[in-house]
Amino acid sequence: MLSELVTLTTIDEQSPQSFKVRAYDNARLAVEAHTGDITTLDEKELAKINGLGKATASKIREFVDTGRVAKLDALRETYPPAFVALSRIPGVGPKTLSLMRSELGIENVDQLRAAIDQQKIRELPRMGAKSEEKIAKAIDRLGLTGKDRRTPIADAMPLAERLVDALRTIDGVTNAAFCGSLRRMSETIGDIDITVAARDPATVMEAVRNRPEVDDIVVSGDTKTSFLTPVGLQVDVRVVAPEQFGAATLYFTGSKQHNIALRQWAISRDMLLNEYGLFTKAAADPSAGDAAASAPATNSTATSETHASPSHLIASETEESIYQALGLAFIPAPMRESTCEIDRAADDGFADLIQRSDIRGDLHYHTDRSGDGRSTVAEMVQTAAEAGFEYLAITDHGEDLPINGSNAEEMLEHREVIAELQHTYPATTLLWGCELNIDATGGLDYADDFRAQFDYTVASVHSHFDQSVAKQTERLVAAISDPTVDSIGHLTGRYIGRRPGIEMDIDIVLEALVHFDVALEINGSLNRLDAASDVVRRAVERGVKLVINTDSHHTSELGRMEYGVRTAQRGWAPRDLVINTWDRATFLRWVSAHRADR
Ligand code: DGT
Ligand code: CA
Ligand code: CA
Ligand code: ZN
Repeated sequence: MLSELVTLTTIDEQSPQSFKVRAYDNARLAVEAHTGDITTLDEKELAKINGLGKATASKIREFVDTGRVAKLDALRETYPPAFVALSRIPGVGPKTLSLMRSELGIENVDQLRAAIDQQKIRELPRMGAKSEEKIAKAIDRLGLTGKDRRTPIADAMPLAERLVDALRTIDGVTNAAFCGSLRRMSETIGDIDITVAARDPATVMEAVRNRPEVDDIVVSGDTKTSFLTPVGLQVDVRVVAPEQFGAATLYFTGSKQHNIALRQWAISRDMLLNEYGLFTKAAADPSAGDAAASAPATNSTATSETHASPSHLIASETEESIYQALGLAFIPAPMRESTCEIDRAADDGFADLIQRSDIRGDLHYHTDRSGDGRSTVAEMVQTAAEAGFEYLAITDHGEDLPINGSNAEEMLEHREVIAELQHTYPATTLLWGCELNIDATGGLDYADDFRAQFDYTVASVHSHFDQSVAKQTERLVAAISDPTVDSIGHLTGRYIGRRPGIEMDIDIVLEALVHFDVALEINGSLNRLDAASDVVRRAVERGVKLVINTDSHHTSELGRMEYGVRTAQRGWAPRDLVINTWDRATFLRWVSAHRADR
């Protein structure tokens, strides 16, 4: 609610710096940092929380009590989702946005595209041909035009997780899971698909219709409800019988291509696979079976009674049992994209695939030493130690990053603080690290000999997104070849759906990573997921070392490790290539060995 208020108020006030915007943003951070149950506090108690004012406190109460906020509803009325989407385009600031609407009547991306084609944007105050071209390029690269508008995973995941958690607590619900492209860790999501296992679908449908996330009901039947959230994201919730939960989640997770390939695999082994289960082919009525198999997913469960006679059922309750009965290894959801995963499941399987439980350390981690860090070093270390990490690299920003960075003297003080904390947490080896900033030509922070003192470094791009492919490639190779660089963070610097990353010749960059034995980060922030899974897949083929990090700036962000691991799975990463699965001694040996080799 507060994030949305920040976004809409920025547009309304035509400035991200307005007092109101800053108040909402501070409130958002305060709520995020609050460890207790915020919903139990009254207005007075809320206003006592550091960062929360009286006005926001009353909005939080209003939201908790009624599920709505009048102010937010009014803003949504003035700025519908299609218009707000424009504010996410790089180069479109709130002032420009307001002018586009008042001067040119632009309400959505398609109209903006048309205005660009007629060279009307360059005529607006403070704009020009160059800024117009920049916006045009961003629209193309972010894939924003057309009716198949997709939602960045960072916007869909928290909503889906919250809904699934809520549905699980309903009486009679035995299981619930989000499926579809979200479970496969696609970077953008068409709609959210949720499958619920319960005997009594009516109770579940009723609960779904009453959720505060519902803005508009699209359809509501006996076993399926589709609704739109206030930002226009569609959610499909389907209820199935508990014994069909595995077959249903398998079907609704997809991908469509994976489903088709899996079905063909079943047919060629005289079995039938559909959303209700895996059946022996001989026993099922062939014509009825085919109809069920190709029926759209939206039908009622009635078909299951007519065609799915239990005596002919082979497996349906869990996905594991179905893959097993098909003679296949279990295929993790992020790999189900019909990219040879079925062949592999029939052959070697995925025993060496990276899992969350393999991770022993986090090697990209901020404290409030960074301008954008929000928890103290003591809090951050405690959280990592409690998460059971064997080692942790504290990588606050180097001096070149404006506002957020620290100079050499500050970094040396920080080293002392970290060394002191080490006594309190003997089981977690604390590394004094740095996130180096890769400048326009590949240069890095500090003097060479100072940089060489850090226990561990991650170097990343934070600016100059618009250089040529050749320049960006050169820039990265220069950074990779620097003897003080242990890893490259968030390779392209993209924000999914919001900022295109830098473009490079990926083959040359991967080759440099192999040559200089530098690790490639998979950043678990849902806004980044960078390197992307397709790049990871190519890196794996070449034997590039990987590292999966949270890039946490607050103690609440450690859960990102899970998303990083799922992205790594989507790129078929084996655990042995991931340096933060190694035990402490092996990892530390690698750091000194690969530096010595330069
Ligand atoms: P999205 O929503 O566009 O990001 O992508 P998905 O993969 O979530 O697609 P969606 O929501 O249309 O359908 C969810 C799953 O249901 C999909 O991954 C596979 C399954 N499915 C949907 N339509 C078909 C179909 O025509 N044939 C088969 N075999 N499976 C389908
Ligand atoms: Ca979907
Ligand atoms: Ca769907
Ligand atoms: Zn960072």
